[in-house]
Amino acid sequence: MLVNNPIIRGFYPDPSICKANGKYYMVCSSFQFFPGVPIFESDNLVHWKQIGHCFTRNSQVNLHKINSSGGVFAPTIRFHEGTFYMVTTNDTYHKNFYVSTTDIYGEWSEPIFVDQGGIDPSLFFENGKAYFMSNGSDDDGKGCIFQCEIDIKTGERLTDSRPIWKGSGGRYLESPHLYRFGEWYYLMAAEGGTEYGHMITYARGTTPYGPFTPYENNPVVTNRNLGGHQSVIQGIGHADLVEDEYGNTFMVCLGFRQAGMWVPYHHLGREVFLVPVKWRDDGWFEAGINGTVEQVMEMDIKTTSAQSAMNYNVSSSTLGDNELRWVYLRDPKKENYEFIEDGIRLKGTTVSINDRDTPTFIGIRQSEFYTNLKVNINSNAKEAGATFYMDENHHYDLAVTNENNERKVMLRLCIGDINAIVNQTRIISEDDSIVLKIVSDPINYYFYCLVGNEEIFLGSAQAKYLSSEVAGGFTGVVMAMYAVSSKEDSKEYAEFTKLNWDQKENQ
Ligand code: 6LW
Repeated sequence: MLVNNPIIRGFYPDPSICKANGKYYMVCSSFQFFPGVPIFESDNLVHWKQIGHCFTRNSQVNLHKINSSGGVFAPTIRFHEGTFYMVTTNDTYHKNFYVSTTDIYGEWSEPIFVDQGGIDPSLFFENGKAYFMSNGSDDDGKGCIFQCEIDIKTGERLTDSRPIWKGSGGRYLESPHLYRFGEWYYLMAAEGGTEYGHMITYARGTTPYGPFTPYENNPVVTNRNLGGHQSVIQGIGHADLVEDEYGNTFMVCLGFRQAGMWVPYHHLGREVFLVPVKWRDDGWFEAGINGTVEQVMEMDIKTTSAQSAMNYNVSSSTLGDNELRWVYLRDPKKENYEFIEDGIRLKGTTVSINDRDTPTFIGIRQSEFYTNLKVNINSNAKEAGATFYMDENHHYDLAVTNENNERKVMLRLCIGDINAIVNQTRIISEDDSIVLKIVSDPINYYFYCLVGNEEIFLGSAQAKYLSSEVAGGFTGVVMAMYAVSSKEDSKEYAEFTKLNWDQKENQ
């Protein structure tokens, strides 16, 4: 069938996949957002639905006041003897740890820590042993994959951490994943850094700890040589392998959709791509189309599944607690959020969205370039509105303010050191309903408010200033509703109702 990439769209980086009970499960990194590590399920590898998160309790991961793009880095998911394991790093605290569950739809355990450094930890099980891999640096300061054996019940290290592979020479050797296919052990990794030079490399050996011989045509997949006019898909790397029930092998990896041609940028974050793998007779594998990833690729996927593609639209009917896409920043206080009929009621606190903290903020990832948002707002808070948010230093806010007995709708742009209200309009009549409207395309966001019957255009802002190239970090744009109050424990609330956010792949 023809597969349309990305298969999961918007900021869902560092995919890891496993097969269990006839279905596929995938997890992604989540950084400063909570709940952490979204879990997706599929029965055909192409169409996915979110079924939960691994981190649903603050006790599992400390996100308190952590830096943006800190917190939860790349996870690996594995299924072994009836138990799912998800292993990851809290990068802010340089801690590697895992959680487990026997019920993928239920809660995951408290964390078990492993005393091995680096990031991108992964697990490989064989013959009663659990091997733990992560990246690090060797004595010469060069990137290296380290491995130890652990007691999977306690996380205790049973051997020293040994260097097992130095990669193919690219910088930032990351994302080690170990597999056994037939007689060979394959160690796959990413190199080049998670930007335009990203690539997937691998090596194989006859034991799980090597020595590993690199594939002669490394990188096995990269889009680094396809300039902006040849492919809008860039940054392909950080992959994990899975075999389907027919014996076909596939890779899930991250990549991003570039906007802008001569000044390339991406603001939707790193997304999930599916790539076909082809085994050669000599036991090495190739992947993609001549080692590259295209938006639409023919793949040998035999599916009788009725599971359909994910729908990224958001509306009041999906507003409730059962919408799994909602994310909060860091360690949210549940009592500040109340799902009401046709909407959500937010209680403001004095923490603003410019702070590296936990404002009252509830969002959903922007998954497509072309989006159209409308939401009714009724607020007595000092400030409440909708924001397109990359991090506390990069966000565009369309908000209702109540100060000095004046109600206004304002457009504020925060781009690094510049944080300025660029336009505002006073709301005269108390009776007028206020609708916030934001339209986006790959290049711009356009901001409007509808007051009574009048539509007022407040201005536009370029998407590139919310991009990873400008903001830095590892996340993507999240659309959120937020509220800020003038003082602690005030009775300042904002109600958002009739939310409608269409997200379309093409105009
Ligand atoms: C992740 C590393 C990477 O841990 O970026 O693209 C880091 N690769 O493997 C954060 O996502």
